[in-house]
Amino acid sequence: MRRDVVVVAVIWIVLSVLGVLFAASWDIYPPRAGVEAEHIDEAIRILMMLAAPVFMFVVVMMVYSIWRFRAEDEREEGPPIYTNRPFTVSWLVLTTVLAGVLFYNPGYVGWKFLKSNPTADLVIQVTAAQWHWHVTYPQYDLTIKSRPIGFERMDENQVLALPAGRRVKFEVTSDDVIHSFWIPALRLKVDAVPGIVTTMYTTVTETGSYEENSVFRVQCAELCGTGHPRMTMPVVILEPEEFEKWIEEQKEMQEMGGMMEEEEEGH
Ligand SMILES: [Cu+2]
Repeated sequence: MRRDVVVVAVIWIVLSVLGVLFAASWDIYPPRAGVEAEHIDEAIRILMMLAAPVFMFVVVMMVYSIWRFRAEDEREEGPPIYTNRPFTVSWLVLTTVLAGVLFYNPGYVGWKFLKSNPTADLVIQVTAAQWHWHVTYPQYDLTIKSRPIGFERMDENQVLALPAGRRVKFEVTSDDVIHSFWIPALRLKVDAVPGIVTTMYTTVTETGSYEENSVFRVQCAELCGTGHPRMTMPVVILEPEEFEKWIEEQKEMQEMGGMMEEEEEGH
């Protein structure tokens, strides 16, 4: 029995060290486009590093026991196992302490970081409706309407454009049911609730586009009906000058579209 304990302990320590090293060093995360995204990936990293020894302990104990203490031919039940009080107490204390640490950091610390700076260079109003997004740039008097996109193409006139290096505030609401405004590249998500305005702040860091990686998209993240999975909108993050140009282009195009409609009505 003593030998078994040593063997299990050694395997557990080796696998735990590997697990922690893996969690600490391997960047398994998709592209990040905001300061908050870095913090959130860091939070996941901390969780994985703390979870690795716990996970390995459970797996090693289980696999080793199955292999080592397997009854060969006997079909009888084994002897009853009684509680090992010191083990139970230490397991409870250890996991409670770990959970407490996580409540503080990244829990409380991360939440404070996300909520601590309610300032923005650019305000974007987002209205969700079954099953599309209306994105308004009030500073530029411009509204973009999404339509359900296929995942193979991107229409440059139906994207949510963001300026890199700027702080953005999203004011989110809904026209019908509860939706959720989620941009995976920012790792941020907020519910779109009819009748109230929810807010979300981000400091955008990197340029990027839906064409490079599908994490650059708005995705509804609250089941809202049959069109829910297609309730998407490509996101494009541009250098600030490019962003201004894009705004101008959109405004020109919408004006032209409006003139053409008027002409058609005249005929
Ligand atoms: Cu939805």
